[in-house]
Amino acid sequence: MTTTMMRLRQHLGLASSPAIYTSAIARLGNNTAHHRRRTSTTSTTQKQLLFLLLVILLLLALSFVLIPSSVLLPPARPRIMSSSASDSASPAAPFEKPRAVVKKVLAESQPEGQGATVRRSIGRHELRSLDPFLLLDEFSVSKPAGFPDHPHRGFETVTYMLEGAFTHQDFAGHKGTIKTGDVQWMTAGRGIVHSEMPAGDGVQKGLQLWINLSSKDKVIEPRYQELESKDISRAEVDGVEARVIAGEALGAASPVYTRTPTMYVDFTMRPGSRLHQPVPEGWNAFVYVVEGDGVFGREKAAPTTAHHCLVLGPGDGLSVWNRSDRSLRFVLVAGKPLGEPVVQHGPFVMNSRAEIQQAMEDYYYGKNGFERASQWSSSA
Ligand code: FJE
Ligand code: FE
Repeated sequence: MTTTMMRLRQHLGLASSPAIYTSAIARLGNNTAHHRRRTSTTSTTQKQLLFLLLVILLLLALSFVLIPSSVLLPPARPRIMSSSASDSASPAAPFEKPRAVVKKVLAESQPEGQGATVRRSIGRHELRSLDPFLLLDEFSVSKPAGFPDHPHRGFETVTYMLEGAFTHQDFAGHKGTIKTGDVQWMTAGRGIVHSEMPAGDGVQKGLQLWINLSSKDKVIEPRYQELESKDISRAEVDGVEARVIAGEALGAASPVYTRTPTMYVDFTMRPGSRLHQPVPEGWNAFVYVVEGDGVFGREKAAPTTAHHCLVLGPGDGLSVWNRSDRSLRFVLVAGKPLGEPVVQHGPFVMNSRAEIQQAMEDYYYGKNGFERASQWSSSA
């Protein structure tokens, strides 16, 4: 009886409740003690018992009204991997450890290359790097600006066209044009020298992500993986479209081989839709908002607008809500951290200063992968 009363007091928060409840409960205690002492049944004790029963019933009824059902009933819902607005019965967060936004960075425009403009998020001083990611630029370039002949060593560049076309040429004769929706996944490895220039008229837009390579992969043979827009795996579930550049989402998977394990998904969410996307635990993850505004991580969070990069905290998945009246487009990128020292000098990213020195020497003298560098220049 005493434990029941204590529980009722706790549930109802009676520690600081009106005196009327406190005195009623005190009376309950007194009455039971009193009842045990006297064995004879009088009409007074019968009245007291009736009163006691009434008070218990009242408190029980009150507890069902005041305490939310989620406290009284254990959650029995299965984990939902992806759902949408139509799935109105699903709980707020289907993840054991939902990822929250821990940092928000606005990518402001800055000059880069030759007359080009980029909105840099990862790589700017507020967000030096996010292992294994070194840089994220949203570029916006019109002719004759661009990124003429320059080298890379020790990492990968992933160029994803949002609008327009870019032509690339490298010192080994590799050449091509990527258009809206196409991806070029370039593993620079021991060395690439190339030019990246706008191909069409007007503004050419895209995202370029730099992914670090582990020490064992830094000087591998360079490699390209190119995907045309039509060949990018896509899925659409309840108002959410995913274009999977690396990894998998909504049942679609990318054929891209990621030497540094990476997931990269371009999501477009219709107004009113929501998404619950698993993200491997232990990986560093971020969101970059391309268009519209969305609520990320927590249902009650303030909406985030375009050109913001959101760093996600630890956890097993990300929830997103589009409560606006227009489409929300963002990329979700996650990667397994390398946990190695990073020494960067412009387009060379190695593990030590000695290796950087070596890279600059190799580029200058045309050695160890940069053999073709001295005789080559792009036609751009
Ligand atoms: C580079 C300066 C540069 N962001 N986004 C120095 F401009 C570049 C470079 C780019 C780049 C290219 C494209 Cl297509 C898109 C970019 C920087 O090429 F690599 C160094 N080191
Ligand atoms: Fe480049």
